[in-house]
Amino acid sequence: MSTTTVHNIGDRSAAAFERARKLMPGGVNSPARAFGAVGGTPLFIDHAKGPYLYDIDGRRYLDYIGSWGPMILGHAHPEVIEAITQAAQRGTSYGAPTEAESGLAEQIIEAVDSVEKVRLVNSGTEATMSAIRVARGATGRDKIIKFAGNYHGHVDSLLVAAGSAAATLGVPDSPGVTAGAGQDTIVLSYNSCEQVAATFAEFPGQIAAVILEPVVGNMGCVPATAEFMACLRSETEKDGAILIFDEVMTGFRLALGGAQERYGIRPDMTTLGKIVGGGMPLGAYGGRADIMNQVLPAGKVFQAGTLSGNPVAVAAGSATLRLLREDPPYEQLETRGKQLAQGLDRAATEAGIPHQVQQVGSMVTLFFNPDPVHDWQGADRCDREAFGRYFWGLINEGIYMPCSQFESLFFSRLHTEAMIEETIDAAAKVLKTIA
Ligand code: KE4
Repeated sequence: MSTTTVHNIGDRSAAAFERARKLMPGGVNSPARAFGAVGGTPLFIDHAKGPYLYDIDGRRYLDYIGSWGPMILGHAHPEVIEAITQAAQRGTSYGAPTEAESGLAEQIIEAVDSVEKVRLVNSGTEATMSAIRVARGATGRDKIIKFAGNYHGHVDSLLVAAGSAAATLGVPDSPGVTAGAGQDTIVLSYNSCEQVAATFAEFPGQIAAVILEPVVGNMGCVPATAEFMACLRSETEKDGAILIFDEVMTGFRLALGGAQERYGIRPDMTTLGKIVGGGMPLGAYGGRADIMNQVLPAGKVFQAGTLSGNPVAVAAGSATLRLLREDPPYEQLETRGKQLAQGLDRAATEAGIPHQVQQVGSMVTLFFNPDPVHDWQGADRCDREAFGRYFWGLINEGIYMPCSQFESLFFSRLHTEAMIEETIDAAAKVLKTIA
């Protein structure tokens, strides 16, 4: 078992990180990028093109984070860049309505069947924060249910047993979130129909909403079971609670209509981000018209934003959704995802490493865990240290995986069969050094 991991970092990234840490907390603008879980210095990126990232030391990496999801078309797609450039030359923000916003809204409504009306915002966090407020305003109820290991952005009431960087860096319940902010949040185990039924029985008529990632990316790739989905839909319907699918990660990634299209479940509200903005800051929340008409100025639930519906971000999102509709990549992504999952499973088996590989479409996770992962309790038993060695071993092979066991990897439509084979070969080489 090798104990030392070579953090093969270029001098320029090391110097850049030293400078950044003097200026910004932890030297980053989002903790997920800090390499906190894997140790060492984060790579500073110079540019990206297609399936590749290029760091400031001139090294090229096959990219498996894709900006944590948005880059399904690959980096710097010429038609997306052209749309951004054209929009920017007409002004970057007006603070007044534009037809382009209606165009993107139509594209979202056309793609996601359960969305009858939609509001554009600036991030996934804003989308989930707003959806929770609207659900509470629409039902007049306070309590919400979320699931351990699910991450919905840094919303106070949802930063409770959160996944992603919160789990990675050991702050699933962040300091600064007051007891008041979290007192109405009920945290259950993902995939537990029993806990959902028992909670609705205990709090009849008191639960405003249930929010979940329909396929979790933020504890690694953990899909909901069909039974879990069915019980969520029936329990919320029976009780009059609002079912919110947080599809910030899965929206437009697992299907044009998101995870809900694959499961055939119709939530009452959906939150979106990442791909919907084409890599620019844009999120959205939407759902049943009777619920969305509660939002000011149609209704009384307040939600606002200076840059919401920003013309440049809207142009990027609209071009991205157009390209996904014109030439859907989803069959190819499923085939490549299975190829990668089977290859990683074979490589870890040959290396004699206890592991699980879980995959849905272009979301894949190699868990360093002897048992299947259905919930946070399972994910939390992973061997984090082994993951760190795997991560750095692949960096040294020019493969950039998510820097945490509790993140799904993503790949783009530009990742070819040969690139996936190259990744599997590199993983086989690295995993042999870990065993
Ligand atoms: P943003 O506010 O980061 O745009 O979206 C929050 C969010 C909401 N819901 C889900 C399901 C999400 O995955 C996210 C954000 N995902 C993380 C990666 N797991 C973003 C990366 C980061 O925090 O830097």
